[in-house]
Amino acid sequence: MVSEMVSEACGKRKVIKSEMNYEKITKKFDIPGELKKAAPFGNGHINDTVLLVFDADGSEKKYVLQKINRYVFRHPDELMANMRGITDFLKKKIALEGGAPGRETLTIIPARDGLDYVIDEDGEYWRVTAFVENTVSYEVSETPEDFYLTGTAFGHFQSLLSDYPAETLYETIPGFHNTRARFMNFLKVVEEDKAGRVGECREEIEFILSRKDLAYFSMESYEKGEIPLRVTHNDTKINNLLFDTKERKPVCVVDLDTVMPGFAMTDFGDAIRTGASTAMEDEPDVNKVKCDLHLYEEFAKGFIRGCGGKLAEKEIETLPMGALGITYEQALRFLADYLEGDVYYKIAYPKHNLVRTHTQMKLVQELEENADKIREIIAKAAL
Ligand code: GN1
Ligand code: MG
Repeated sequence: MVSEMVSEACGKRKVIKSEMNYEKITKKFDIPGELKKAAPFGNGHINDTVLLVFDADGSEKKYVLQKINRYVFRHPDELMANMRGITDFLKKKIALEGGAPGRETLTIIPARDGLDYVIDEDGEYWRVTAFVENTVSYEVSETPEDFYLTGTAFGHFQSLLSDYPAETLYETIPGFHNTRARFMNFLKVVEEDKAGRVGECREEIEFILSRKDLAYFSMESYEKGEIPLRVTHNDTKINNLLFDTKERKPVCVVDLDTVMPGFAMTDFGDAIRTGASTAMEDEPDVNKVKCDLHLYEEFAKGFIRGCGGKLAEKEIETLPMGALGITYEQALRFLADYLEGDVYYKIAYPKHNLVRTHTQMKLVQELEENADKIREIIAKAAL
C-alpha cells in the first residue's frame, strides 16, 4: 500500500572510495573469467555504479556492479527480493511474447553462495547484473520518435506487470510517490531548517506552499476510488531505458529499485518531466527549460498505446496532473534536500540541488501555462 511516512534525510551518503577493491567483491559473484577493468558508470543519483569488464577464455563480457544506497533503501534484501520476483516474472512474459528475455529485462548474477547480493565487511550491499550489449541510454530525448518509443516501452512495462502479485512486493521506499506525505515532510524540513538555508530560499518555499493542491491530487484521487493502484516503475526518467544502438529502438527498462505499487499517472509524469523538457534536470539557465508539447504528445501516444488498453478512462484523464504533480514533487524533493544540507542526492557542487529545484519549478510553470493544450493533447492521444 501507499504509506504515509517519508523522509529523504536518512543520513549522510558515503561515496565510493577510488581505491575500492572491486576484485575482492566481484570474486564473491558467480562470474566466469578474470576481471580486466572496473570504472564508474552512468548518471544515477542514488546507487554507486561500476562497469566491469571480464575476460572469459579470450572473450570480453561486461557486467554492472552496484552498491545499493542503504540510506535510501533501508532493506536492500527486500529490494533484491522485489527485483528477483519482477525480473523472473518479466522474463517469462517476454518469452511468451516471443521476445528475448536475456536482453529485454535485467539479469541478476547471483553470488557464489546463492544469494542475489553480497554484503561486504562494512555491511554494504552489492549486486551484479549482466550488461545489456549494444545499448545506449539518453539523458534527454533527441527526436520525437525516441520519445514516442520511450512511451511505448514504459507503458508496455506497466502492462506486462499488470497481473504481477502486487501484494508480494515490498515498499522499498515507504511513501515514495505519496506527494501529500512528501509535502507534510517538507513542512517539517522548513520548520527545522537544519542547514540554515531557509532564509535564502523564501521564494522557492513559497512556490511549493502555494501549490498545495498539487501535493494532494494523486492520493485523493486514489482514496476517492477514482484510480487504481498498479505495479509501476516509479522512476521513469528517460535515462532508465536502454535503446538498441543500431536500431534505436527501446530494449530494456532498467533501475528496478522502486518498482512498487503506484499510479499510472506517476510513471507517465516522471517520463514527461525528464523527456519533454528541453534541458537537463540541472541546467543552470532556466530560460532554456521548456516543456516541448510536441514531445509531450508523442510520449502520450506511445504510453497509452504501450499500456495496451489497460488504462481506465479516469486514469487517462489524470495523466496531465501526473506530469504536473510529479514535477512539483521533484521540485519539492530537491528543495527539501538542499534545505537539509544535501543528504540524499549526489551533488557535484554546493548549489546543485537548488539549481535542480529551479529547473523543476520552471517546468511546473510551463505545464500550468499549457494546461488547456495538454488536455487536448491527451484527449487526442487516447482516441
Ligand atoms: C533518483 O536513481 P536515479 O538517479 O535515476 C531518484 C528519483 C528522482 C531522480 C531525480 C530512489 O533517480 O526518484 O526522480 O533521482 N531515485 C530515488 O533525478 O530517490
Ligand atoms: Mg533510480
